[in-house]
Amino acid sequence: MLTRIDHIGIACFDLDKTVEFYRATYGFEVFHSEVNEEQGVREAMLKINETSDGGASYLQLLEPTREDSTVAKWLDRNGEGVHHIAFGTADVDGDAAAIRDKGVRVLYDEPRTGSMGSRITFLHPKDCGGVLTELVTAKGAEGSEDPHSH
Ligand code: CMX
Ligand code: CO
Repeated sequence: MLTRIDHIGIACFDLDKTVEFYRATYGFEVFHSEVNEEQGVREAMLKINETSDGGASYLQLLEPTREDSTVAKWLDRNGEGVHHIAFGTADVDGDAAAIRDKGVRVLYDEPRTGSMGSRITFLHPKDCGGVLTELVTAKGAEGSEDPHSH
């Protein structure tokens, strides 16, 4: 079950400059930063709020680390802006399988590693009304759904 907005992914050319914009304009601080070589990104996570299921919602600022990465390709075509949205779930495997059964292309057979040790997969934007959509299970959140809630 998808229970929250985990993050909004924003692509930028210059991560440090973009981090500074979000700090100076809104007062958001970097909660975590890392390089994810598999995804070809350097990223900063800005925590916006905690959520009632024990998770949180973030902005994920993304700068490509290499020219052949998906984010570099997207920036070439579109310039800076909102790149994807991500929903949080305690069960990315189960939710991805259920969504695949509805005919939506899930990009990975097995979830891969995302921010802060999370497990992530993506839904093809062409099957989601033009919105690249990510599903995320935060590290430690596996199976944390309240069994009485549904
Ligand atoms: N949002 C909406 N549409 C998108 C898109 C995006 N972010 N990226 C590509 N598209 C659209 C393109 O506009 C294009 O549409 P048209 O055919 O109408 O022109 C179509 O999808 C194909 O675009 P493409 O440039 O040829 O891109 P690819 O098919 O090579 O890749 C995708 C698209 C979704 C498979 C690829 O971006 C992908 O694998 N994404 C998942 C991984 C990822 O984005 N990682 C970075 C973030 C990491 C993180 O969040 O942690
Ligand atoms: Co993301």
